[in-house]
Amino acid sequence: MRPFYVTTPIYYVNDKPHIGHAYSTVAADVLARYAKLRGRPTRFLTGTDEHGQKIEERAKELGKDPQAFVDEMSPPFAQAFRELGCDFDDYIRTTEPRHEAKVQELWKILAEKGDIYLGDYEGWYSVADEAFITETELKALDEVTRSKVVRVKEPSYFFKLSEYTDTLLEFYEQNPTFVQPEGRFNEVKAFVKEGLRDLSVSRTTFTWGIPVPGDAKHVMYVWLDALMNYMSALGGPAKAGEEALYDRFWPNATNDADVVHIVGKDILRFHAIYWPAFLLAAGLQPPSQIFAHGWLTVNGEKMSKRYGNFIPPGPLVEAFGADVVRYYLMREVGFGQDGDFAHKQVFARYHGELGNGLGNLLQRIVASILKNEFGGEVPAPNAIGDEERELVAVAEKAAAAAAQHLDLVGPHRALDAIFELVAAANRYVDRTAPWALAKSGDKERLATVCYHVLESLRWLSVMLAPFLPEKTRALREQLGLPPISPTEALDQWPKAGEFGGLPAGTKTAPGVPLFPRFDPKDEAAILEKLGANKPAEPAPKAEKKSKEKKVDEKKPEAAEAKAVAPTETKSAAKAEAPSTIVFDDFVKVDLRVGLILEAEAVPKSDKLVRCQIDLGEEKPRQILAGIRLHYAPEALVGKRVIVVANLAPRKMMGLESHGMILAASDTEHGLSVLRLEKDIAPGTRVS
Ligand code: ME8
Repeated sequence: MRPFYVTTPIYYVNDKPHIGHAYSTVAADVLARYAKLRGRPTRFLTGTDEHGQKIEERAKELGKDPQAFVDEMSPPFAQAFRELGCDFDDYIRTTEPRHEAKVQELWKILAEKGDIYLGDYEGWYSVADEAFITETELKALDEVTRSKVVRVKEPSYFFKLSEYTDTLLEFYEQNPTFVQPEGRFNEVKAFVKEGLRDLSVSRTTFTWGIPVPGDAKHVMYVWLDALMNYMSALGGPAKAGEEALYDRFWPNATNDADVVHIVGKDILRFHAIYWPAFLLAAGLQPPSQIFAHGWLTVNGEKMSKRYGNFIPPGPLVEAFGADVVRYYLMREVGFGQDGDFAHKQVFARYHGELGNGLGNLLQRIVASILKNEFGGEVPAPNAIGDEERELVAVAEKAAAAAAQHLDLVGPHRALDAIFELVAAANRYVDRTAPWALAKSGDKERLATVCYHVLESLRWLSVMLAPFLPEKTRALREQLGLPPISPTEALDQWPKAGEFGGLPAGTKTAPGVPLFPRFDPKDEAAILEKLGANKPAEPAPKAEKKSKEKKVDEKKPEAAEAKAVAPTETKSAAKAEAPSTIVFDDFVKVDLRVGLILEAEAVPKSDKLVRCQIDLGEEKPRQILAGIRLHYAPEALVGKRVIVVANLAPRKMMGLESHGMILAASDTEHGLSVLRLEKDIAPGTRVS
């Protein structure tokens, strides 16, 4: 089995851990736990980034010695992650001698190869991001971030990054999944294609860093130092046979190791450009993949202490338990996309999918029917019919799909697939009505039904184990099963043809509900305690997007999508959108694929276009859209667009409109109608 090494960013210790840090670390933990279940030799690393100007300044502000400061600030990160059930194998701190020695070794290799030279750096430096900033980048920064950028003029060593432009592009070409998601990889490639400048890799105006070998006036640039953590934690770079972990887990010509760095999109450039460039220059193999996940906001606002919405994970874990927080983080937001953390949504998912979906399934069968009808023992199944075959097919499909998604770092998709089985098993219970079978005394059929639900639960206890380590342990306990064996090299993932592994006669142990309901009063009290009812202070406009900007500076700010029926557009733009909605609210909006069959300008209106749109219904729909300034009507014909199909009809210029076409606009590009990349059939639901 291919060895698997998964890492998180190492976190700056200038502040305390928050759910952004928890997000990356939980995702890595899920992947590590999954890999272990599959029997892969696995190693999971997290840790803290402790050098640099930012940390030195913070320690000074607090009147502390930097080492004493970082010694105090690092353990709470480890503790927060442990409280979240993250089972990391190693925790690296960049002030550890094992790390410092390896960073100096890398420096020496690069210097000996002639890739480092002494020069002078004159330019801008963002202490908050520990990043050198060009004039163009500076202009693109918002006011608040810009005000924190300092002018630096100092002697500095440079790494010849400019000479690695082609090497990097070639490397990307040969490793088409090096950066995920793909869209982010495209941004990285586009950036590199424009040419790279040499990178300043040392500083002389402060001292809190790893000394440059042979020149004590310089400390190393914190990112060169920090990126090396992934390798130093394995004892690398080392010669073959010198360090077992490095040999086993860092990719080389023979070990076929798979290294995935989970990072936030804010630090993609450092990981996707600088890191492989350093490694390629040093003759070392880059990691297999950098997965850049999206940015979390909190109740719709950027998370920051300044807005009073900085969420530490501890109180959430206390309120809901680690597994629920883990589940929520992995389920709520598509991994790779930006998303929002909303306290109320945690309750919604808790009571919905977890309580009503999974918890109930166990409760319905084990706690009542099995106990009363079979003395709590798993009965042997009898003849099966279509209903059972259908359930087994869903289970097999769910297991295969979830595995595939987890292999591709898609934890949210894996959960979608797994919850197909939860839903199917609940439907199966509804359809087969075991309580009615019990009443009628049809024990034979009842045994089959119970068995199939219990075996589904057993499969779920394995598939959900990476996400819900505690709850699945409790689930297995109630099913009368031992905890999943942590033994390496034993593939325990359920597979097609294996449904039916639960031994008949197993003594179940009904216990407390897995996800007991919160009383509404308690719910309100918890929200209050977590500060979730407090309206966030209005974000100072200038700072709102500062961190995201760094990722893809060249990408214009995303403008909000809006609908383009003219009257709606204005009111929709004016109306304050709620920060979050529950899923049930979202599905109330019937979004459909529409094919524009005809389009013509509405007389006496300079904005309106009258479209006849195929929505897969008997007759095309007439929809009016205020897009004439941006599209010639004839250019719209044949286009597939997204339509709000259940909007109440309204009259404009004497004509009825039966829906709305979605579009987005910004000042730079004007208006763009949302279109589909593929020829999806008209009328298909958009979700
Ligand atoms: O950048 N949403 O450390 P850092 C999602 N030391 N993820 C978030 C987040 C949010 N709102 N806020 C933080 C550093 N993160 C460097 C890394 S690695 C060699 C050096 C997560 O403390 C996300 O993973 O600023 C992001 O990349 C990381 O925390 C940044 O942590």
